[in-house]
Amino acid sequence: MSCRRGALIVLEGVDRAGKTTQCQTLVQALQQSGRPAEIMRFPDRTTKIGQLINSYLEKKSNLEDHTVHLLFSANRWEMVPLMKQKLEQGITLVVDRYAFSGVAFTSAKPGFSLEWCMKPDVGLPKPDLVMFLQLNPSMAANRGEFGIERYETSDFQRTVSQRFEELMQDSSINWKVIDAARTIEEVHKDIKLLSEDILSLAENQPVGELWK
Ligand code: ADP
Ligand code: 2DT
Repeated sequence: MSCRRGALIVLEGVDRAGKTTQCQTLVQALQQSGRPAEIMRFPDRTTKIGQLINSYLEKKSNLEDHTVHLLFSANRWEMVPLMKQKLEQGITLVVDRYAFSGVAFTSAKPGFSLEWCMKPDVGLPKPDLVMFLQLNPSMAANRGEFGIERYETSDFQRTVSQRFEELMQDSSINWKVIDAARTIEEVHKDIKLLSEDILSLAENQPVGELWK
């Protein structure tokens, strides 16, 4: 490992909490202050596995629930060599959804335990910081209608929120809850401060292994 690695920073939250907006704003802010940073998002719909997932999310194909869960996980694993390489080069990765979305969404389906859902992602690069953008469903609804993709219904999203709450009880993960009901600038200010702190902490530590 080089002595100053980049940090692995994840943004999670319900639909329309502002994850994509904040990931982009954070990467720009880090770059402007001279810190190399790049955005990543999961699912990464550009790979072969990502295309299968995309077609499933757009309801153009059906996949068995366990199968699609494993595909989402495989879509993260296929990016691990690149992620490690970038972190070692000193590039901070700001990631829009990660394994936590994977677990929260599948375990919101009947018959799936958190435990089972976590297994395929055990050992992934462990985020140095996971910021959960918290927004209640009525505020989220004010930010636009649901689209037509799979999972975009208020009932399902409510269960997903409950699963995220359960995941946030895990003290092995550096969770920070962010009040996402404020303006884009106010939310960004908090996210930037937390990220700058973690950058200096992470640079001298090896990347951890998730849920191990
Ligand atoms: P997500 O990636 O969590 O689904 P987005 O960043 O795509 O959320 O934001 C969803 C919508 O809400 C977009 O139209 C975006 O411009 C808007 N938005 C994002 N953050 C805020 C905010 N703090 N206040 C009001 N609207 C916001
Ligand atoms: P976007 O709208 O952010 O592209 O998300 N999802 C995501 C899962 O079910 N499992 C996963 O592992 C991940 C990363 C959340 C697309 C949808 O895919 C869901 C919403």
